[in-house]
Amino acid sequence: MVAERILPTFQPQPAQISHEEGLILYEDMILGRLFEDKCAEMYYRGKMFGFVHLYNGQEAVSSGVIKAMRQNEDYVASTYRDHVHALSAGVPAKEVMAELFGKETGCSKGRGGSMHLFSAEHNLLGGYAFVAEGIPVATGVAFQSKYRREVLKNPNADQVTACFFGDGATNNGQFFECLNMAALWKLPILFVVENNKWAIGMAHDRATSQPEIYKKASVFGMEGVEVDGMDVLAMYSTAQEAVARARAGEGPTLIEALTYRFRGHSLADPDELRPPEEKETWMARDPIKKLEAYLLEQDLATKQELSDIEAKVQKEIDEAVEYAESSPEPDPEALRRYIFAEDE
Ligand SMILES: Cc1ncc(C[n+]2csc(CCOP(=O)(O)OP(=O)(O)O)c2C)c(N)n1
Ligand SMILES: [Mg+2]
Repeated sequence: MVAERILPTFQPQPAQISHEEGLILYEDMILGRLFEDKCAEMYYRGKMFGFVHLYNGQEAVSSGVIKAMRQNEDYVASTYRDHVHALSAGVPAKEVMAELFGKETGCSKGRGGSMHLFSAEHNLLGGYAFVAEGIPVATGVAFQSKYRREVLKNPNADQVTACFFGDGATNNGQFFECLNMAALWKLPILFVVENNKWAIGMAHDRATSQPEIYKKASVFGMEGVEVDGMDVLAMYSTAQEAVARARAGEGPTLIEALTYRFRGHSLADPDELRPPEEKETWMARDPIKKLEAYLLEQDLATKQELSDIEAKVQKEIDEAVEYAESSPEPDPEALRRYIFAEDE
């Protein structure tokens, strides 16, 4: 078996996060995990339609990056694996769940579903079903921040954009075109590759000539870093640095997060292609357990605080299901509403 690409353990000593930050990161990751577990249950009970792609295992990437940003001010662009990015960005769990149930109260008014979460209020630029489709959108949004700040002289236009996508997207032309423009114009953007080693059933190493994606930044004169995507503290500190650089006008960063999905590609995937030893290796590196152990070791949290958070999050998710169940479906007459901005 090929050796796993695993980075040495990142151990900030002494702790670089506060008690409050530790709990925020923990709560966000638990929310992501328990929300997705509930989605699986609801999907198999026939409450959701179409493809549903879960994020289990990758939580440290979403929480570490998005919690290093300004909520409702900075922008987030996602992929079809978008539930947890939306939650980290602050979209209420009940609005995400209602969207997955196809209800009018969902964040996309029930017209989007799992792969098309959107929230103008939370600057969530959307989930995108096509691989790499969000990258040019996010690049354009980063351009508008820069344009408003430098050309229109608006000093408040210092927003940063985080653009998430998978390893599979990095062989797509849009990735290279956007990296070029972002580096050329020093756009305030983080390109965050969630390298989970697989694009459905295609192993990353089989599909690309240079599997170390962060190295692709160098040809554009861009910062490129590889990070342990199973370690939320490593993700958080890397993102803080990249956000500061972007906000200071110093340009984009390509962050390659080495991570793994704990479930199949989608809930319709029997997940028979990934080797069992590989799954075991990565599941033993669960990012939530890792943060939990760290918080306890460093006296940044007590067992009681962590179990209270888990109970609170579980309640929030149960309420989200009730909300989704009891919400109305969109009126079929209004099927085409919200296609154009003037419908808002
Ligand atoms: C342009 C395009 N080509 C093909 C597909 C079919 N497809 C859906 S997901 C996927 C794999 C993408 O893998 P990756 O980018 O690594 O993201 P992950 O699912 O691992 O999060 C493919 C090929 C698609 N949605 N869009
Ligand atoms: Mg992948």
